[in-house]
Amino acid sequence: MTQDELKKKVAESALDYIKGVSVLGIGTGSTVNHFIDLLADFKQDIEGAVSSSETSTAKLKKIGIPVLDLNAVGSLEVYVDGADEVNAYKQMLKGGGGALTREKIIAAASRKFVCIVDESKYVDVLGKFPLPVEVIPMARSYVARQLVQLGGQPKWRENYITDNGNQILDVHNLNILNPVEMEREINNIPGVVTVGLFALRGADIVLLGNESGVRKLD
Ligand code: ABF
Repeated sequence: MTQDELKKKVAESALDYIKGVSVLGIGTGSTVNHFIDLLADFKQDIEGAVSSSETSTAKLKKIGIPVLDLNAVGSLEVYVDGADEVNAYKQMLKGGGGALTREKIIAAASRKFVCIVDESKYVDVLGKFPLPVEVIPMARSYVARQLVQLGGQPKWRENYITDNGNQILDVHNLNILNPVEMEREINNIPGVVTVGLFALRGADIVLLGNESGVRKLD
């Protein structure tokens, strides 16, 4: 099966986790796009969704699912999102799609975070995929220097502005043996808006799509 077929399969398996849930948190990325497409058949049961990006917002509106303001909704029952990497502790590296800030906000406000990935995302140690860090533009160089101190090789994602008007540094060469500690460390650098480590608040359920089906990471 192709990676995209695996993504479709795992997106379908996530439908089991939204039964009876009328307001959903929706992530960003190609796997989530398959999940949004599947929601079209259930929209009569869905009051609305809180979206993590303008891209997902456009897709939701296109299939007729109302997009709601998190401030109006408060807490959410379920958040469905992908990831760039996930480890055995359900800690994730996210943000390849640039939506890490809103993804982290909605994940924090959700009772159950369901992560949907193809098996290629499952890793022993986070960090082979460059770690996205959203920064306030004026602080980009300062933050980059601090990330070098942490052993990283930051690369400015040029010609890219996030939905929040910020810039992104993609940090190469990190071997993240303690994701919680690294998340705390980078969070504390002045100028950092969000680091794409979801370790302080990992996923509650991870669904891994592979050739033989979908494996749930317990
Ligand atoms: C999103 O999922 C982003 O954080 C991440 O970049 C993206 C990657 O997933 P996919 O392979 O599904 O595009 O949550």
